[in-house]
Amino acid sequence: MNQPQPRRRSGLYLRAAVGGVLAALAGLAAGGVAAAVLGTSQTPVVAIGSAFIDRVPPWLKDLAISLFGTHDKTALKTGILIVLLALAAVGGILAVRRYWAGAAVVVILAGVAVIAATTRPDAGQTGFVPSFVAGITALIILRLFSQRLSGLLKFPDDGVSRRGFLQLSAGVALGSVAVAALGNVVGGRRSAVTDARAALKLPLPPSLNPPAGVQAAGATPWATPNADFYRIDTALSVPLIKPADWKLRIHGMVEREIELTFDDLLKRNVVHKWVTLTCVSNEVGGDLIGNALWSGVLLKDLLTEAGPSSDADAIQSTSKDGFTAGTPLSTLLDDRESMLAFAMNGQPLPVEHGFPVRIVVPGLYGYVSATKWLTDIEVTRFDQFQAYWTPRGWSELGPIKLSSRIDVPRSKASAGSVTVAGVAWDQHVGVSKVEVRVDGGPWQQATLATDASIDTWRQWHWNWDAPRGNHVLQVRAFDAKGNPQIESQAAPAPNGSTGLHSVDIKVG
Ligand SMILES: Nc1nc2c(c(=O)[nH]1)N[C@H]1C(S)=C(S)[C@@H](COP(=O)(O)O)O[C@H]1N2
Ligand SMILES: [Mo]
Repeated sequence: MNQPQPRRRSGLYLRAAVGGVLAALAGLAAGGVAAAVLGTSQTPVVAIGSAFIDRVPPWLKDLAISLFGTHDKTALKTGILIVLLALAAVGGILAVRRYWAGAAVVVILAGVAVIAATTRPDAGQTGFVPSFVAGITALIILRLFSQRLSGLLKFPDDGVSRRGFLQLSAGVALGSVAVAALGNVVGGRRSAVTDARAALKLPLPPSLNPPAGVQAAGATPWATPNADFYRIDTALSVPLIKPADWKLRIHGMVEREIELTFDDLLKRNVVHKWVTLTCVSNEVGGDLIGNALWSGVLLKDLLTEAGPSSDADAIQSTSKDGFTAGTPLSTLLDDRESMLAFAMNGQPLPVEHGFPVRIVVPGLYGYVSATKWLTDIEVTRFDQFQAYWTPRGWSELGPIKLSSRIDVPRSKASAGSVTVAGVAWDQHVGVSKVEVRVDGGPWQQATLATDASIDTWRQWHWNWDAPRGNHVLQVRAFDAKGNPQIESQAAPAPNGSTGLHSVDIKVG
C-alpha cells in the first residue's frame, strides 16, 4: 500500500479546508434565501450576531463602537463570518477521514445559530428556519466533498478524483453565488416595500393615548404595541405590496362597481377607532388577542356607495395571497364602524399585519373578517361561496365569544395582599361584570376599569388576601345583558373555545 506523501497530504488538507469553507458558504447562501422568503431578518450570521450583542459586556460594546464607529455591526458580522468559515475549514479537514467528525462541527455551528435565533425576541416563529436550512445544506455539501476527498486520500494521483473535486468546488461556488443573488432579489423586493412604508404620509389619529381609566392595576397593557400584537395567517412568506401598486375592486351584487387606489382611500373620510382583534384559535387563557387604534375608511360608506343588491347577505374578501374571508353584510353596514384599515397605533400597518390595507370588523373573529393584504371585495351571498376556513372545518359565521383571562399572577405569589388582574372581552356586546373565585369558593366581584367601548377588551382587578399554599384562581365574565360566560369546556374548532380560565398559584 502506498502511503500518501506529506506534500500531497498537505495539498489534500488544503482541498479539504476549501471544501469545508464552500459547504459553509453554500449553507449561508441557502439560509439567506430562506430568510428573504420568510421575511425574517434572522440569517444565521444575524441570529448569532444579535444574540452576541445582547451578551457582550458593555465595555466591549463601547470598544467596538469606538474602533469601528457606525460600522460596528458590519465589523461584528465580518468577524462572525471569519470565525464561522475558519471552523468550517476545520470541519472540512476532519470530514476527510471521518465524515461524522466534520458533520459534528457543522451541526454545532448551525445549532448555535438556531438557538440564537429562537432566543431573539424579534425572531418570530420562523426565525430559526434560515439557520436550520443553512445547516442541512452545509451537511449535504460537506458529504459530497468528503466522498471526493476520501477517494483522493486513498489514491492521491487519481486524476478523475482531482477533476471531480475541482468540478464540485466550481459547481458549489457558482451555485452559492446564484442562490445568494436570488436571496438579494427577494430581499430587495421586501426592502422596496418597507421603504415605501416608511415614506408614507397618512392621516393619523389626533392622539394615541388610551382613554382615561381603561388601564387596571397590574394588568396587561390595555393598548397592545404593534411589536407585541399576535400574528396569525397562512402566509409562509409575507405578501409584499407597494401602496402605489395597491388597488381594490368592490364588485359582485352591487349597482356600481368601485375601484380604489391607495391615494383614493386616503382622500376619503378617515376614522380612528380602538378595536380588540381576537383569533378563533385562541385557547381559554390564550394570548391570540390584541387591542389597537386602527385608522381607515368605513366599509359602510364604500358599500353604500356601491349599492349592494337587496338579496346580497355577505362579502367575500380576498388577500393578495389568495386567503379569503366571508363576512355578513349586516356587520359592515350597521353602526359598528367596520373599516378598511391602513394604520395601526398611528403607524402604517406593519407588513405582517396586512400592509397596506386590511379589514377590521369589531365583534367577529379574524378568520371571518380581518383579511390582511386586501385586494378584492365581492358582494355576494353565503350560499354562493365558501371562504378559506369553511371547508377546513371552521364555522361559516364567527362572532367572538364572551371570555375572560387572568394575567397576574400566573404561577406564584407572596402571601398577603395580591393584585389579581386580567382582561375580559365580548366585542360589540360589551362586558358588564367580572368575578373571581379561589379554590372553587364563592364568586367575588372584581373591579372593572373604565369601558372604552363595547368593541374593546375590558380590564379588571381584584385584591386577594392570599394565604400560603397551593390555590386555584378562576375568573368568569358577564356580558352587557347580564349573561354569564359559558362554563363548559370547548376546543377552538369549529367556532371558538369556551370554558373558564383557571390558574394554579403557589403562594409562598
Ligand atoms: N391574508 C390573510 N389575512 C388574514 C389571515 C390570513 O391567513 N391571511 N388570517 C386571519 C386570522 S385567522 C386572524 S386571527 C387575523 C389576525 O390578524 P393579525 O395577524 O394582524 O393579528 O388575521 C386574519 N386575516
Ligand atoms: Mo384567527
